Amino acid sequence: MIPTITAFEHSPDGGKGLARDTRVRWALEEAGRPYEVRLLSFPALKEPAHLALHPFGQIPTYEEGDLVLFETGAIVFHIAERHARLLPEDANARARAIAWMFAAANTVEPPILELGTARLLEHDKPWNKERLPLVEERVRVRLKQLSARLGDADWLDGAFSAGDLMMISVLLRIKPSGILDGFPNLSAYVARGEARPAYKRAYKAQLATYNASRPAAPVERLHNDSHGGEP
Ligand code: GTB
Repeated sequence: MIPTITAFEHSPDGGKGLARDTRVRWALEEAGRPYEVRLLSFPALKEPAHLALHPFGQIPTYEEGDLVLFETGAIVFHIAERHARLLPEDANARARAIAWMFAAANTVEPPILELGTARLLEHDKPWNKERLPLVEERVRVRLKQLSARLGDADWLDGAFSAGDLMMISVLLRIKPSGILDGFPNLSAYVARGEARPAYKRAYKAQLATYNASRPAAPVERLHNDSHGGEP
């Protein structure tokens, strides 16, 4: 059965792949599974039809027959459990890969999200100047710990796994901030993830969605109108 996921009709990240449907697309691509996408506007997220699928009114969701899932960790785990290539066969190695998935979502992502909040939503608050360096430091501490564990390995624990998929997805959120540049092995780790053909397909698919939903800028429209297509 082909699953359907949900994604933003018009992602606020401008097609950079930072919204969380990209993780799910990536997992499906790694597993070699086809999928369909239902696009939602922001108001539609909070309408009863979507709230019946996702109690918090967010994307992504995952529907497969009678099964409805929310939370990217749970969705990626579900995909990884049912299809090869994302979790090792060996029981202990599998448990460790799952631990990395939880570490990405529960230990590394929270300070990164906090930094996003401090930078984007709290920048005009009088206390932001004092708070921001504290939040940045919390992110650096986590990255330093992760960097020490990764060392010069390609992936966190042996072969690429859903643990790496989740961790790299989380790290991609702070790539634009420049903080990652202070940790060359983590930057290289993220680049290895981005270089995977499955990630590239996932990225391309979400970008195509963004571009399709984007109204052409006036100059672009003029250009296209006069030349009939390709700029
Ligand atoms: N813990 C949940 C999960 O992992 O599935 C979190 C899901 C979540 O945060 N979804 C966000 C959402 O639906 C989209 S991904 N938000 C709408 C709402 O809550 O009303 C988060 C996100 C949004 C935008 C960017 N961006 O523009 O760069 C990046 C990430």
